[in-house]
Amino acid sequence: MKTNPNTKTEITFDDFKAEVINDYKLAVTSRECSLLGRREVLTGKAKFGIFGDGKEVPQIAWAKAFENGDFRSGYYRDQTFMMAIGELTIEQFFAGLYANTDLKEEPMSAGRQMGGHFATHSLDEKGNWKNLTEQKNSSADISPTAGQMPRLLGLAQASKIYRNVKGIDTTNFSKNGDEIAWGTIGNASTSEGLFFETINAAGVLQVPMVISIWDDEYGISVHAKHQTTKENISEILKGFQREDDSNGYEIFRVNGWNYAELIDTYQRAAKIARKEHVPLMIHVQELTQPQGHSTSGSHERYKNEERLAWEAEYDCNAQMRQWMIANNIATDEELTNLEKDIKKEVRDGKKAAWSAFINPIKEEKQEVLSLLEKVANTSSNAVFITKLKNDLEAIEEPLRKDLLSSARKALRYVISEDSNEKLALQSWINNYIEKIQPKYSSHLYSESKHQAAYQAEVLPTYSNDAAEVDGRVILRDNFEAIFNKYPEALVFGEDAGHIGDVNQGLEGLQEKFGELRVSDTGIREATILGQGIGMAMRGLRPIAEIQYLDYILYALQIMSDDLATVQYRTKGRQKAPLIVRTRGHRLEGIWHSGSQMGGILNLIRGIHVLVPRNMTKAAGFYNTLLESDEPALVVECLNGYRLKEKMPSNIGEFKTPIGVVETIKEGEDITLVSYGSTLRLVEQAAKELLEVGIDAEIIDVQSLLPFDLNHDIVKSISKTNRVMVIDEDVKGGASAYILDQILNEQNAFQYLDSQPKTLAAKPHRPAYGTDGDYFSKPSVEDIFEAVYDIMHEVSPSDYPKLR
Ligand SMILES: Cc1ncc(C[n+]2csc(CCOP(=O)(O)OP(=O)(O)O)c2C)c(N)n1
Ligand SMILES: [Mg+2]
Repeated sequence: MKTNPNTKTEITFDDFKAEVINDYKLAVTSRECSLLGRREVLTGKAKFGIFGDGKEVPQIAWAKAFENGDFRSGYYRDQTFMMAIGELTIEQFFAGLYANTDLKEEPMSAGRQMGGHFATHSLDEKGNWKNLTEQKNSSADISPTAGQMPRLLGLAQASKIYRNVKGIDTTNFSKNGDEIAWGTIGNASTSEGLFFETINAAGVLQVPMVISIWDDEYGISVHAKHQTTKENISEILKGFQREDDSNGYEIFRVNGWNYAELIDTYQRAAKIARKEHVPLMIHVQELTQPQGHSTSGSHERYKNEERLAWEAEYDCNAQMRQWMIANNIATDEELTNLEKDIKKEVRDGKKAAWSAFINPIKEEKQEVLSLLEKVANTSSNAVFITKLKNDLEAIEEPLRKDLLSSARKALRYVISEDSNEKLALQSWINNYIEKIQPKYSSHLYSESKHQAAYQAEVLPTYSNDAAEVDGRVILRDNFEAIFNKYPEALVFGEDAGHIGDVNQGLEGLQEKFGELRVSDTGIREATILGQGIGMAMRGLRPIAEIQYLDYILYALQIMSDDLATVQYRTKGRQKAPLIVRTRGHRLEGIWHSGSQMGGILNLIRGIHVLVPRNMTKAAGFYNTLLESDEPALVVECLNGYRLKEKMPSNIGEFKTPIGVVETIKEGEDITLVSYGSTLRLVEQAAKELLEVGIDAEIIDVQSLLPFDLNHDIVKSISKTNRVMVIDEDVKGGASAYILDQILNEQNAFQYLDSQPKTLAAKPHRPAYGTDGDYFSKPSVEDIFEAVYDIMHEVSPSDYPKLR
């Protein structure tokens, strides 16, 4: 069902006719899918539908210009494009709607994403790269409007890097950087800050990015007059048009119902972007929504009759049809016949997709029914179990929830009975959960052999006369080793290039490795992240620098919605092993505290969160991560760059393990758990506690996600029988997360003789200055007294009340 790429320059009228008819078939097939898809939702077979109707023809024109190696970063309207590049069949379209969890049936996300969220596979089943230059690629969609924009920037920038940086093995990723990153966005979503941030950044970076704006004048019910100044996005972005002596964009405007003009526009756009590495914007106007926005509402509520009549007339498929008849490409009768055939084809495809979805569950249902019957036959609660069985039997098209819920309820009726049938039911439930749960929960992190946790520790080694240097020198020299070892590694961020970052951890590296690999960016955290995601998806090893932890909030949405879900939302068929480098901890001031770890931790499950206490540890984490295929956030200690550390002799080689804690002081009385800069305070408090006879053990978590994979903390608690978690975040933040891990994952409760405690900051953001810090975050005295209080409760005579 693919469209032919428009490569031939001279074709016969018959060839031309055949191609146009083929394209029209595609448009009609896609439309039929949308129409039938909506019905499937309204009749309850699918939960939600959002379709590409009204946007078919421009997507076919776009697909003709889309070549192997190119990437798409788009949104939920692009089903026709996916069909046109041969990456979405009718069956797969419906499999997505039904949330089929089998990746073979539903290759977009194995049912994890709602329909209309598209992806291709960059990785094979083992997590190894496929050759992306030999296939058409789509990065996996996300739902937040304009969330596709930052990634688009990185996908485009990768071509620039591949074309201009020497020494990278490009086999799987690029042919001379000729690949275009194609974006799509709805007109209303251009109101988002992410759109404007990306547009500006791509203009600065001059990357081969073509963004199509599908303009149907609406964003759900909200008209363009509430969305866009002058109601016209390309009009207000005119200032981005490149001129002879400036960088900028080529901006095209075309009507979305004009097949011939669309094809010409996309061909011209592709030529410029591919050759000149210039961003382009194609404002595709006069599009429609034949069925309204989605299955959740009807557009008759907010469009007047005149608009609805206009939409019916300017429906792109209808216009293409008329044009074909007017130009003797086909007769009305031929097209009517063709449309009839397609209706049937789509209906058959839908039926096949439904069977593929429901048949395995129906088979499982038979297993449950037979188990329930057997259990009922031997149980004194037969009446109740039989009712459960009959109720399940009556559900003709059950979901897995129905099966499991019936089985689990039945088990309760035989809880105090002894029978083989009960054992069979128990083991069916256990096996079923074990088999089905991964369909929903696998691949939050990499499951390949390259995963970060498999990277073994390599300790730093020291010569006898190892120099004591500022921490930042270790980082700098380690980054130099990294850039020498990995030609595909690059770092970018605010002040990261020319001056070598605000703390000189990249000092002199731009001179050594060039402006493309060590670069300054504008102040635009979300698109710094997006550059990283896009480039990582195309095989590069970006290190995106966010200047301070506090400002990661600007990028947090993209980290959370996009980066953290890449593996999960593709069931392991895409990855973006981006390293996000930042610095924080124990800073001062409302917007310079570097403390908001709880929020971050809870929002970016799917990304490793590493909190090294010094620069040797940090450097070791970078070395580990570059050997792995997973994304991570590394938070360096801002107050550690000038602290002295011994210079290791195996710079670039030593590796800090992921998910492994370190005991930095042994003790008998209580286990103190902390991380990052706060550890220095904990260590000081522990020294002072020793003076009053309290011997604390200190554990550095180092890696918040993943957390203590060997369960070493509970081993410590089994010795000390007491635990306190100290954190500079607010209460309920990272300290609550750590305590939850210790209590619920490591079952420390059984060893505790005192109440487990957390010591965290005040609920407000920290005030500025030394006193602001002292009265906002846990101080050495706070830690001392909190520990002392616990010991006072244990033995008031040994530790009389302090105050
Ligand atoms: C950040 C965010 N806000 C709100 C939504 C809900 N939402 C989904 S689509 C949409 C309208 C988008 O309109 P437009 O960009 O014009 O695309 P169209 O659907 O018209 O093609 C909204 C508000 C969302 N998905 N993400
Ligand atoms: Mg719109």
